[in-house]
Amino acid sequence: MAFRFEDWMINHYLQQGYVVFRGVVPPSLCDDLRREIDKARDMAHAINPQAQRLQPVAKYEGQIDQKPFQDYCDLPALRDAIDRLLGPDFTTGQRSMMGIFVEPRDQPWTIGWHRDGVVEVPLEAQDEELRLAMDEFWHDLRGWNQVNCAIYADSCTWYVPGSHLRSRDLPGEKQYNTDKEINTRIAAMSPAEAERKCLDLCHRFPGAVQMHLGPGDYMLYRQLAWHNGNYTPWARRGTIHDGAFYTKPLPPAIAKWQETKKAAVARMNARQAVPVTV
Ligand SMILES: O=C(O)CCC(=O)C(=O)O
Ligand SMILES: [Fe+2]
Repeated sequence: MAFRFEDWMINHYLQQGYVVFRGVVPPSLCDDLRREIDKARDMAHAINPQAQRLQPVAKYEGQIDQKPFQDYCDLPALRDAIDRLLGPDFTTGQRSMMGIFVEPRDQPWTIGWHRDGVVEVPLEAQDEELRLAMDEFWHDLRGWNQVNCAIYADSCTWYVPGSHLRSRDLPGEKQYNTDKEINTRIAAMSPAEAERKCLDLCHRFPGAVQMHLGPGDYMLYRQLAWHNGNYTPWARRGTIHDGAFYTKPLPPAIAKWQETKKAAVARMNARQAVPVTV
């Protein structure tokens, strides 16, 4: 049955932080996209055998046929679903931003649990000024709507439903993808050991749920929520990675977030540079 938007999806997105439009990409378009995605995989592996993605699609015009990707952006059912979920001022897809997620060639690995957008700000940098800026945008749907659209079935993404509703972390919600040591250890393991270790890191995170996308499933998610990506060379992946972006001027708290983050880190460094006196 062709995908149809239903009203419960709005509540699901707001409450859980993600929603899946099942099979919104028709099989004929999946066939066309797979032909190009299979080229993209080889290109990504030629750059780096462990690559997670090739991005943006538009950069590879000439090597990758852009038409199926444009057809995807223009899908009427997708346009209608985004209109009804977020309103008419959001993009469905844009080749200038769009990436293609692919599986690694040689060894399992995991990107690590994180909240995109705030991941770069160490907890010590989260002073009152920064917290106020976060509070201003945290629930604003004009920012941070990310997309994974599986063209081959894809169970790589892990998510903590509801964690987008709070910017404070619970005990056990710890980012580990900055821990170089874990990644080095995983790289040195046998493939099956690495696979088990990465899976364990997924399971161990409180509230973690594995997302299972079928071919043509479009998952929209608040990437401020805790999420992770877990990859093995034997699970073929070809997933369009994009966002639903707001097309009107963004509110200042979102528009200036990169600067706000940098300023907070600079304040933290200045604080740490001051010698401690008693
Ligand atoms: O692989 C995925 O599905 C998630 C990747 C991700 O979270 C990221 O690259 O920031
Ligand atoms: Fe992410």
